[in-house]
Amino acid sequence: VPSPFLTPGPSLPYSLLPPLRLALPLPEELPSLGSRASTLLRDEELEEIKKETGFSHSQITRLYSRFTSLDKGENGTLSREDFQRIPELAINPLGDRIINAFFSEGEDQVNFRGFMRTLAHFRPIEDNEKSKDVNGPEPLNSRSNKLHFAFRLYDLDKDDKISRDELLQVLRMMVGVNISDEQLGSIADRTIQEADQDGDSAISFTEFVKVLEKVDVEQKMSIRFLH
Ligand SMILES: [Ca+2]
Ligand SMILES: [Ca+2]
Repeated sequence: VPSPFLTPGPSLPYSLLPPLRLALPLPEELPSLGSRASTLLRDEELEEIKKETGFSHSQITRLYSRFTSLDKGENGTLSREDFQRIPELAINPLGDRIINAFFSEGEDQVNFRGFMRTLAHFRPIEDNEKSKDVNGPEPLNSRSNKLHFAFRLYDLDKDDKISRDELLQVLRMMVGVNISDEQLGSIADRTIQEADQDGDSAISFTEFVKVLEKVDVEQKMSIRFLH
């Protein structure tokens, strides 16, 4: 009998926000002048990305060099296969869903701008940003945008609801083989019961946000740059 302490997977109640920590190995050194990375990333584009994503100049340059090293086709875009070469994504149980989130509807390539926009959801909120510019556009890494990102990982058919089936699919990815379909079904039912307020047996984004009200989103959704 396997020890219950070794049983992987979600316990009851299942948190609708699975840990989404991205770890990206980055080159230690900034690419030197004249290298491919610094010649292709134009200054004005760098400024725009900085404004849009909040990443620093040095983070963007290093992510660009990481991006180009993943770009095996050398055409300035990444395919799904390119992403699968990031070991941290390849071993993440939700890796495929996360990779999917980088791609716009119907697209099978993502450019650097799009890559950075998705990564920005994982950027920590810094103290000096908390009170900043209430009239400006909402930053990509705001609590609400982070939650929306997590919500979309479930909502495959994009009807703005998480159905029991969609929840089950993600649960299945999160657990090992030690949990039976019955047990998983009952976790899904309990999770929906807890979140569902309008009685449609599905979880809307509003219900999703409400049930995660007290959850430390920052702590569960983050990006770490490995050196
Ligand atoms: Ca749905
Ligand atoms: Ca509902």
